[in-house]
Amino acid sequence: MTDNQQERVATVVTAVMDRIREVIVEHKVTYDEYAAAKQYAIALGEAGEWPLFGDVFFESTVERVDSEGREGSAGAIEGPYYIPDSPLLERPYVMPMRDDEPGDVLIFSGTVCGADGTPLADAQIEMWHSDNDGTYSGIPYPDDRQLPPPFNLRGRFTTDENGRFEVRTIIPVPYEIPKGGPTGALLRAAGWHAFRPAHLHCITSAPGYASLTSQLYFDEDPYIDSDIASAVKPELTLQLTKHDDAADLAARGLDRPYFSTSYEFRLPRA
Ligand code: MBD
Ligand code: FE
Repeated sequence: MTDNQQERVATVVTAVMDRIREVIVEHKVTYDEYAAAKQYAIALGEAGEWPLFGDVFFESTVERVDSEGREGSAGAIEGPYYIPDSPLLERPYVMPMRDDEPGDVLIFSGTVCGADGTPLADAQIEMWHSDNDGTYSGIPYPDDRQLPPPFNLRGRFTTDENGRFEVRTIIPVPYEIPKGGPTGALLRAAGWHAFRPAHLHCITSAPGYASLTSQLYFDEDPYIDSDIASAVKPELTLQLTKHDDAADLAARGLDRPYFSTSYEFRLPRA
């Protein structure tokens, strides 16, 4: 470790420890509470929920600090449920899903551009989101819910020669932090709700540009103003348009109305 790294560790860790000591003094934390806190930290680890806990309570602050002054579209937290190497989709793009995947159909389209607005051909969007029960594929849950197949609603697709893409998926529902684990238990103990507004996770990348991790939200979501992970930004909030024209549905091979929305990703230079 260099002297600089050692100094950085000492600075940040001292600040964290000092803040914790301040809280203990200010709130007259008791021995019982100290013991409960230690037990809680052990339980979080045993449940494998440190990533969830960290991303719910701290990642949005890291993201805001880290992206300050960056060009291009707003970023958002990655969260704990990213899984690399999801399926590479073929056109026309449909996210990997079950034959009878529940949920409203969403046609999500848009463009990937450089920060200056130049459309980028062959840019890649890696997308993942929860299903209509608020469950992510490939993630163990601390309850006995039905788990989707591996890589359900996870996929990678690219833009065409005009920098455009269109993908069909389903609209996720607000995400409830699992009740059966320690993170959910803490939210309950504090009397807070456990929801994130519904969101699409995207990592967008193109050669010569920095990749952009973001999330997209929907403006009529009941939790849009009270995300438990504090990660909503107005510029990442999309409006859905409902489509129920019979000819349009038939042309798309759909047997029910669908919703559409679009977004332009602008990537910062590498
Ligand atoms: C999620 O889906 C998520 O995005 C975050 C940040 C935390 C918990 C679940
Ligand atoms: Fe998420």
